[in-house]
Amino acid sequence: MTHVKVINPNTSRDMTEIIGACAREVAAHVTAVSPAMGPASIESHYDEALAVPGVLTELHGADAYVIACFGDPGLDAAREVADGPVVGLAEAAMRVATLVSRSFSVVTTLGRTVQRALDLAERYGCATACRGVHACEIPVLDLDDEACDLVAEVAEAALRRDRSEAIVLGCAGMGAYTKEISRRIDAPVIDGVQAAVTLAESLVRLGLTTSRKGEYAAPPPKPYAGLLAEFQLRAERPI
Ligand code: 2AL
Repeated sequence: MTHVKVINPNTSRDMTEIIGACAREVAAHVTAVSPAMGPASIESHYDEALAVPGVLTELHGADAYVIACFGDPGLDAAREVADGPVVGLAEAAMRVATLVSRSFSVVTTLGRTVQRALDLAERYGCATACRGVHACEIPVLDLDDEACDLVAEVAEAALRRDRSEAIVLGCAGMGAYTKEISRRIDAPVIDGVQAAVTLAESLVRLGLTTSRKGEYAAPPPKPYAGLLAEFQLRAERPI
């Protein structure tokens, strides 16, 4: 049975539980973890940068890995060192959206995260299909049961305004809303956690992992100083 490790790059245990529950709806062997170090939630470039070391410490012990934050923090670095395929949330959600629609809108948390989602759409070749990114202005850690209503309203308005055909949920903490929002808007709603876990499992089933030719070859070992000394790679073992 394929073991997928889902790494919540923030340190909120409650959110990791929600992420794990969503992942287990679509995959049999899931471990959901949050790193011991890092920000409580990821809502800025600063949060994102400082979440990456914690993510890198978790890339062992499974067949495949999911980075469960919509900014896909550290995805390229993770691919360089992980011992199996690594799939990002935004990457998986956007690519899956293009398989079931010609156009989609993203509903994200805070307005300040909109440009990051647009940048990732460009990176993943989804810029044409991504008709808009809309913020509901709910902080990540306030995505409780009551927040579902507002996220659903923003999703419904986005679909209408963008004339799009599907909704991508722009935060790992929104996964529990997927079925309810889909029912309300009568269109596909993609939770990146479930999309990424399914894709990660599929890659293992296909016998595929990250290419070691070129960009994702193992990083050249070198000294790391100060607080990052522990992250120094040794030639004989990945992190
Ligand atoms: C996220 C997410 O998925 N996890 C987190 O801490 N922040 N995304 C977001 N748009 O705020």
